[in-house]
Order: sequence, then structure tokens, then C-alpha cells
Amino acid sequence: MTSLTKSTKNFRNLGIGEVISWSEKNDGIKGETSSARFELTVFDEHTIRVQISQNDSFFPNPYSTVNTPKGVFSNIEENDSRQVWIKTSKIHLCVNLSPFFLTFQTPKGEIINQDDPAFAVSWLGTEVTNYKKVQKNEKFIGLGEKTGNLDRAGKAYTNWNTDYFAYGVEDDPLYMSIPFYIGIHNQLAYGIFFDNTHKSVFNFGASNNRFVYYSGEDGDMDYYFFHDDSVGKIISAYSDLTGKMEMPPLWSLGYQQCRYSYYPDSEITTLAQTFRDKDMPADVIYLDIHHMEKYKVFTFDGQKFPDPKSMIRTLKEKGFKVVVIMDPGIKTDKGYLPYDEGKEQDHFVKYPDGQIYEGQVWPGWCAFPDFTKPETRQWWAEKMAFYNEAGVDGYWTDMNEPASWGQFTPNLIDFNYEGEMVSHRKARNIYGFQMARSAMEGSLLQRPQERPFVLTRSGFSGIQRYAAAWTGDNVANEDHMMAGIRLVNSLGISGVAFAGYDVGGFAGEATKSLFARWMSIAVFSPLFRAHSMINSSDAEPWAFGEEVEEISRNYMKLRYKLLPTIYSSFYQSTKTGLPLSKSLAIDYPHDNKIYLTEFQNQYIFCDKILVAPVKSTKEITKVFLPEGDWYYMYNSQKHHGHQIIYQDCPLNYLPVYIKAGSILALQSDVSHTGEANDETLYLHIYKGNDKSVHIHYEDDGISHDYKDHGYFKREIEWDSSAERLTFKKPQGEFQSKYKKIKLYLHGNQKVGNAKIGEMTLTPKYENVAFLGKLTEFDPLPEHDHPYHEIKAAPSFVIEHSMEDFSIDFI
Ligand code: NBV
Repeated sequence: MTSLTKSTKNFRNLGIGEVISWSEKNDGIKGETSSARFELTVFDEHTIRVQISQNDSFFPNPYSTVNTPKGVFSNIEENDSRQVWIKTSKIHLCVNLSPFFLTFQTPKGEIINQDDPAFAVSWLGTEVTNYKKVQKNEKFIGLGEKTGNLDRAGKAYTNWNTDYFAYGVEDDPLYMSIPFYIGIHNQLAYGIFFDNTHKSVFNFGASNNRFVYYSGEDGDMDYYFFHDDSVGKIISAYSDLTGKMEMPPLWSLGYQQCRYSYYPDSEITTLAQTFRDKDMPADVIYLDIHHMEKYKVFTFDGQKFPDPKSMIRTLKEKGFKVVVIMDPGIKTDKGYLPYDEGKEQDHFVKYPDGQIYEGQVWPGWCAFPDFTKPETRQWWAEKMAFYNEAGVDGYWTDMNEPASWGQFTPNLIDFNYEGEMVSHRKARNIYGFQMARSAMEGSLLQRPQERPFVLTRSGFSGIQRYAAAWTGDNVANEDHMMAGIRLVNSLGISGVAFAGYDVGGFAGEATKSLFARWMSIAVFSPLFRAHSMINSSDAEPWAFGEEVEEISRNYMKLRYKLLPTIYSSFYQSTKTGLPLSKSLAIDYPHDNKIYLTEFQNQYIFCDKILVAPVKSTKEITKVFLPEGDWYYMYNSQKHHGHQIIYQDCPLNYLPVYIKAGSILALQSDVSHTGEANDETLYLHIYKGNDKSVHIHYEDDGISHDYKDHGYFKREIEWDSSAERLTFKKPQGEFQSKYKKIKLYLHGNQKVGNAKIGEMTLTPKYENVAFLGKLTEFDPLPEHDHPYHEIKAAPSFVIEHSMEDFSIDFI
């Protein structure tokens, strides 16, 4: 092949020009123009990769993707109009040859997405951009941890991982980059993942009315185009490509308490005991940077923590797990083993002349391990033996953008990048991802029998394979509370199902009401962790007075009751890649209302719980109920969907609705996930219109046995019109924790008896409350309280039989 003329000379910047030649290759076509080469590869029916380069070969991009082309059938032919068509069962891609530009269509011929024909893919110097036409009323969602509205139209965003203390709710960029978005228009949806780790820009129509575009500062145009018939399927296709999370340890779904920083050891054991004394369920306590001696990673401060092992043992006896922070910066102190070793074994990033790069962080001047180098990840993983020996259970990778004082790492620093040797320009966005990977591998190395839990601040597409994410240093105010929900939902659209925000706000001081509301909302967040900053007032759930304590307790208990549903949903997510917190844009993408600022924060948790977050200052709010019927959770009042309702929202009742036709699985109160429940599974059955299936999933919550039949999985089918509930035979070899099932029927269902084969059961009528007892703090009158409980719900108790059986409500 002749060497290509770089289009840097092409000051008019008009695409890559005419296709000179093309040919078929495995799973697609390849070809060249006068200035670039291209390859179009069919990954599967709904995924096509587009690679365009000015170089002789494409960059490998080794980090984000885990999938290779599946070899599906596609039809390829050239027509008389100088167009090559690549057709799968889902996508018809038209490659215009003169000049080169792409049009993605449905098999019916509807345009899903099209390059701006004039510019298509163009270079400006080293910067490569793909310009796309905007379709009528097109919405743009996703892009991971990005602030702003659910619909990103009219805004532009930069991907450049940034340590941003107390960011504003419109600020950009933050800590993590996920160059994947979904476009929605004309009853269609598609996804685009731009696999390029350089600084990139996504412009969804800011400052122009001609196109949207995405650019990388350097590298190839390498993107994946996804199309299927629902937004959910597009997210699944994206997560087939970039990977899915594995089952996290059950304890990580409990309540997590963090603080910058708890010390000394006695403060931590008292903290743990206080949760138990106050009857507030909790599972995790974090050790932030003050656990270290002079902030040196892999050390304990001998004064504050003279005997970490026994402190951690005490915490474990109380049912707590311990997660420790790890910052990447290694203090450049001679005699400090990690520094000496790192230097000697060549683990630190360097200037191109071979001098180790130093930047300042907490410990003072630091060297930075090159997590893009396999040997360095392995070295770090081995170093984690230090924490493992102390009994630490999980790892928290902070400051891994990487952060340093001044926030301006020089671009010429070299990184290994799996042997490619690249500069900071290409490596920065991947650094935190690879640190989290190393932490996860370290956890597996140290405790091969246990599932790792890693929480990361920085990351890139694919991070979900290694870690949960949290949204960094938020601020204790109402807008931040709402913005955090959108960040988590946007991460969910972008493949990161396990995410959360600092409940109560990291910076600043939460008001009483803000803290209470935030706690109630975060019960419905995949990661439920409160955190706050040094030199701020206490921010534990009992630190805001008795009323907030009661609200927090009630909601924390609700979280634990809901764990059977939440855990089953995590399991589903490991299979589908779909988030636990689903923005309404996933299931109702073509309903314009859901994008309105007043409704854009609403989401569906675990596929059945509609959460309508509201600021703590509001006592009444508008809620948009999407199509279908919905039951207000606290009293099972039924509302028809596709309407806006007005909802009272006193501080102790967050607006939450259950989707008609759902089955909600609850357990009895427990004080932590390691505590045994009462062995009854409480199934709340909501009347709907058709059939629905609930998958109940259990395993031991900690080991990898679930990968090898060590699970209990049972489909429960609810046929609302026939009033028949069918328990399919369980699968797997794990023994269920439940001996009995108690069924509650909601929605004025015909309540006579229930029949299981020949056996007839008569209902008991019970009042059911999802939240704790009514007390003086409930602002609403005790008599005829509109919300507190479901009156006289019919209930039945049955044995948890291991066979197939059905119950008919007659
Ligand atoms: O380690 C201290 C904090 C941590 O608590 C926080 O969660 C991180 O986002 N860390 C940032 C460093 C300094 C924050 C001002």
C-alpha cells in the first residue's frame, strides 16, 4: 500500500475524500481514499465498528472492549450509484464512495444516523472528528458521568479525567470519561461508542445549528455503531462489547459509612457500635487517608491505629466490613519500600529522558505507578497483601485521574499503554481505569475465594468490569442531590450499573431536611454510601436530630428489606448490562415528557420501583407517571399512567410507586447483610394487566461459587388476568435462605381463597407498612393517615417448595 497523504495538508478539511479502492474482508469491508484508510466490521447484527486512520495501521485500543466479531451473516454489495451496502438483520449501512460518508438505516429504509456528507470524518491537524446530521427532535442521552440535563442536546462536553473538588452541577469535565451516547428520534434509537482515549469532545449542537460531532485530539476515528429496537437493547449491546460487572459481594449493597476521615481506631469501633445500638442497619465502614502514616499508601499510622488487625477484627464481630482508600501517588522517600521498589523495578511513569516524573499530592512529592503497564498492575496487586493481612475487605481507588496539586500533568510524560509507549495525552483517561483494574486483580490475588469490591473515582468505558463508581466531591445542597441522581442514571445508561453519590454531600454542611431526603433517595441507588469532608460537622444518620434519625432508620431498614429484590436485580444486570437505576429514557425514550426538567430525575429502580426524587424543601410535587398503572408504595393507591399527578411529599415519604404487574421480594429486618433473616420471603404481588416474570436470585453473597451452579434461581410468573402465580422449579445448587413465602396481594384483587392443587388457603387480612412505626415526627394526622400503611392486605403463607407449583386466587 502506498503511504497516505496526511489530510493536515487539506486545509479545507472536507472529509477523507473519494474511495479509491475497497474490498471485502472478514466480517465487512476495507478500503482507502487518497488521505485515509478505513475498515467497517460487522460485530453482530446490531453492532458495526467503523475505523478510519491516516496511518498505515489502526491503533489497537486495548482497554475498553472485550468482544470480537461474531461472524454473523451480512450482505455486501455495490450499486450503480457508487454506494456499498452492508446489511445485517438490524442495520443497513450505506457507504457512499464519492465522497466517503456513511448512512445507517433500518431494514425498512428509515435513516437512523447519517454523517454530514460534506465533512463526515475529517482531520484538523491531529484532531479527528466525525460530523453527524441531527435528526428531527433528536435527543441525546448518556456519556457517563456528565452533568447537565438528561437530554444533552445543545450542549458540548469534554472527556478529560479531572479531579474537581466541589464541582458545580453544570461543570465539566469530571472524574470519569465514557465516550458513549445514545441518540433518540422518530421512534428509533442508536448508540455510538468512540473508542479513543485521547481528550475528546462531544458536541450535541452547541454553538451551531448544522451538526453534532465528536472529536479526538489524536488517534484514529474508531467507533462502534449500535442499533436495535429499544434503548435497553442498545445498552446491552454496548455492554456486550465493553463488559459487564460481576456479582458484587452482598455486603457492598448494604449501607456504607464513610468520612474523611474517621480516626483513631476507638472512634471507628464506637461508630460501629452506635449503628447497632441505634438499630440502624449498616455493613461497611471506610478508612480514608488518615489511616496512613504521612499519607503513605500501604502503611497504617502507628499512633492512630496501633493495632489495625484487632480493630478490624472487632468491627467484623459487629458485622462490619472495612474498605480502605488507596491513592496512586507514592511518596518519594528513600527507605519507603514501595518507593524504593517501584524505582528499582521501573514501575513509575517518567519523562521521555528517563527521569521519574514527580507531582505533589497528599504525601508531598510523589511518583506515580504506571498502571498501564501489566507488570506494575501486578506489583501493586502484590503490595495489597499489606491491607489484606490486616483484614481489609474492599478497596477504594481515589485521586486516580491522576490528581496532583496544580491539576496539570505535563503532556510529555510517557506511559507504557500495554507496550505501545504513549504520552499522557493518550494515557490520562485510561489511568484510573487501570488502577481500579489493578486493585480488583489485587483483591482477587489476595483473597481468591472472595468477590472483590472496588470503588473508583476515575474510569473509562469498560470500568464496570472492575469497579463500582461514585461521583466524587459533590456538595451538600439540593441541586447537587438532584444532579447526583442524573449522574448515576447517566452512568447506568453508559454501562456502569453499580454507582452512587456521597449521601449528605461531601463538601459543605447538609441541612437536616436535606440529609433526611438524601438518605431516602439513596435507598434506591445501587451504591448506598454516606460521606463527608474533613472539618465539617458530624454527618452520620443520627447527627441531625431525632426526626432525621427516625427517617434515616426507616429508610435504611427499607433498603435491607428490599435486598432480595435488589440482589436479584444485580444478578439480572450482570447478564444484561442494564442499570439498576434506569432513567425513564430507557423504557420510555419516545415520551417527550420524561425529558422535561421537572421529570428528568425520575427513574425506575430494579425494574419495578418508580422513584420521583424531590428536593427536601418541597411538600408537594408533580410526578409524571409513564404508561401503565402505578401503585403508591406506602398505601398501594393505584394511579393510571401517562399522566401528571400531584403528590404530597413530606420528608418521611419519598414519592415511590410500584409498577402494576410487579412482584416485589422483601425480607425481614436485619442489622447487616451477614445476619440471618426470619427465613420468610415476603412477596408483594401487584395486580397488572398481563403476565410478568420475576426472577428471584440468591447465592452465598461472597464466593465465586455462583459461577459454577452455586446459586438459587427461580422464575416466578404472575398472570394478573388469570390471577395465577406460578413458581417454576428452581435452578442451581444453592439452598434458598427462605423456608416460607408470605404473599401479599395489592390492587383490590379478587380476594377469595387461594388454591394450590387440591389445597385451599384462606387469606388473612393485615395492615402492611413499608416504613417503621408512626411517631410524633410524622407530620400527618394519625387517624386516617393517608400514607402510612396498606389497609387489610390479603395475605397467604406457603411453604417454599422446591417443585413447580401454581397458586390460583379464586
Ligand atoms: O481522601 C480524601 C478525599 C476523599 O474523602 C474524597 O472522597 C475524594 O473524592 N479525597 C477526595 C481527597 C481530597 C478531597 C478534598
